[in-house]
Amino acid sequence: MSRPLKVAAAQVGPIARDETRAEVVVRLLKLMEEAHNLGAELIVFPELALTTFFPRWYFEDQADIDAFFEKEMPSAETRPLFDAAKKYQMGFYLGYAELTTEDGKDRHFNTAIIVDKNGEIVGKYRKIHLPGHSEYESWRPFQHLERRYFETGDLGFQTFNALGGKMGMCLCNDRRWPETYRVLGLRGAELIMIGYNTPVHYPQAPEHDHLQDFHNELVMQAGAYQNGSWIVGVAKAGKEEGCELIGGSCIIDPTGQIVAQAKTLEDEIVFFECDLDRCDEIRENVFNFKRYREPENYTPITEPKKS
Ligand code: CDT
Repeated sequence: MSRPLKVAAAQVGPIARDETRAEVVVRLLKLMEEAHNLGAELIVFPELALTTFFPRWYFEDQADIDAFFEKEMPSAETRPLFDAAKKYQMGFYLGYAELTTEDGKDRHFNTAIIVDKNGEIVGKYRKIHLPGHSEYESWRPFQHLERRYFETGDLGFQTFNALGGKMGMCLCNDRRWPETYRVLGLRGAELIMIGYNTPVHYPQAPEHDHLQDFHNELVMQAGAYQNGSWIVGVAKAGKEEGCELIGGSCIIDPTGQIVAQAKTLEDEIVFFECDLDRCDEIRENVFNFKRYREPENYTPITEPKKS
């Protein structure tokens, strides 16, 4: 049996602070066209794919922060992506900053959506593992203020039936946590999409800077293998406003092997035909959850966080 899905990982090079949404969308549309020419049925964009990675700056004025957020999806500026999905019959995953109002209160999330071939949003994820800090820290060469600008995601790690498979989503720092993949794996995810913005320089432990690409691959390859899932990891890459971001966007098969990978730090399509039925190679064998998991021994993992 085989269940092929042609997938494009759409790495995006640096986005300047003054680049408009409309300019970025033109770049994303070009990547969609290129992916379509290869026959892609799904294209995966990075985390916060519509703007520069703004948490690297400290803003005091809420209006300056909110300018990086989407108040509606699609909006006039992002609708061309949805139209292209329909035209090309190609689904997409898109990371963006989401501003929503609930009970008169503004809420900010680091969000990803999956859109189907008809241009409909069929799944949403809000980032759960928010890295960095919440106050200005003068010793850093650049800030990482995700914990200031976003709330912890409130939608859990869900899976969505779309594009002929069970799709899972997460964002950047989530990929370092085995729990992310295991919850998605337990919910049957056959393909997990992960957009990321990862600086090469890690200010708390600069001696690990040279390990950034290694850690990126290590966690995603382990997540794929240990859960028998395809993984599509997609970077915003290159030197963005003076900050070097890793590339290495890749597609990983359920045995944990990288089957296609970006060669540049620029806008680039990485393409592979993923057979979703290959998840069973792992799920019916070494990681047959029903047969071999021992959750009675895993209770500390689900104990509530102590403040
Ligand atoms: N965007 C994001 O989550 N980036 C983090 C950077 C390291 S923690 C400051 C990551 O895990 O790649």
